[in-house]
Amino acid sequence: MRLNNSLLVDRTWLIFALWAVLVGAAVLAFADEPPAREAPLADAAAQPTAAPQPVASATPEAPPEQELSAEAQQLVEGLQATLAADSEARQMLDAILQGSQLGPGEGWFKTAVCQSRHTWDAVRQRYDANQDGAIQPAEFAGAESDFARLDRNCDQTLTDADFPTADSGIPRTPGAMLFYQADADGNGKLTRDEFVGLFDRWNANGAEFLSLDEVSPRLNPPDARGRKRDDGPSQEVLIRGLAQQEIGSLQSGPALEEAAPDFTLSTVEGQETVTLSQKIGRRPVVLIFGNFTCGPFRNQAGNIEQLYRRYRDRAEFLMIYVREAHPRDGWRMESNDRRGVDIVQPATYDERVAVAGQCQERLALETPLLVDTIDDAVGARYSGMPSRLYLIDREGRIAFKSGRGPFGFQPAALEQALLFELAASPTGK
Ligand SMILES: [Ca+2]
Ligand SMILES: [Ca+2]
Ligand SMILES: [Ca+2]
Repeated sequence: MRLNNSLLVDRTWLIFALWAVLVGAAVLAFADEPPAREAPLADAAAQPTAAPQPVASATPEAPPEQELSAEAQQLVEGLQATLAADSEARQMLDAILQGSQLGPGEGWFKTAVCQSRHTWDAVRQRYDANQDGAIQPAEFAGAESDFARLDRNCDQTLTDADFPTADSGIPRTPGAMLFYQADADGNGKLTRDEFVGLFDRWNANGAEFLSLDEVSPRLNPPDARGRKRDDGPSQEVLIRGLAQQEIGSLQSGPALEEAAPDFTLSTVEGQETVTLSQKIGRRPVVLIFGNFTCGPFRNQAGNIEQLYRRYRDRAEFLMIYVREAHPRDGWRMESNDRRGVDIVQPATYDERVAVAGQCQERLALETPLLVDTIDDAVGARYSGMPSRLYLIDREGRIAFKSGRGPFGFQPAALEQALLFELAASPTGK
């Protein structure tokens, strides 16, 4: 059964790949992980990737229809019968059937966006006493150091320019490109050795310095160079990924201001259980959903760790380990293979605990780690797959809900909401 499926997947993938080459399309849809390493400059010069391959004169306008297996067809019918017409998951199913490869803004990413009670409008009304359209330090109720962190553009006032935009949680700036290339072990944390290692790799000719023109082109975001996607998923893979909640939860999760659903889960060490409701009251609670095979989640490990170290004394942090997004037997990613992340979707709770432990060790995360039950009880209820962030206030209400991961997973947006939440309702008072 499994063998048949994978053969079929291979075949449909091949058809798609052939089509992609034919039209020379720069498909950069659901970029699970930007290129870990750029080709050495010499190679890039020898084989310019920006120019599409010469194509046959007949360029088809649409991909050939992908024939779904009977199993996938059945999954589609099952989902169509059970999903509400206006649900996020139905939106994603329709997008997949129309050929989406889950790019930003497609399917459920259109509606499952970041929700925060601390919008610019809300904080302006609360703090801008002199109504000049900006919040000065004297108008702000919180600590000076908190103000400084909120003032992202460092102009000594808070305005809407300090609010994170809807930028993807998979940034494609030159700075991000530097990070991805230098983070050699892919654990989302850039060390001194890795930084020096990048210099050494770039300085292969031994000049002991790099010139502007040697560095600059290496950090171009891949879409600017017309990089072609080499691991686009087939419709079949996406449908199965949706049905199995690997690409995301079928539910939408609690909305802003709703009561946070309670749960009890075991820690990865298995020594104790944690019940959410027992954590609520004294301090805000941060929930971090994630999994090991989600490359963008791994890239965020340093951000998560910084957030935890910065606020662990003022907020409760709980990380919840959920279903694998890119297991070997699902939407397998070449970028995972490159990193030696090769995981079969756990079938038992113990198997999931083992992968969660591996994730914790590899990413060196200090955040308390809980493991979701194998039926995905918490990940489904919170729409936490493949990754997501929540902030719960001291009354147990949702104060912030990130968009769906990977694009919506933005620790900086959560940090901002947390700082405003702490200023509005200081802990211990
Ligand atoms: Ca003001
Ligand atoms: Ca500012
Ligand atoms: Ca690293």
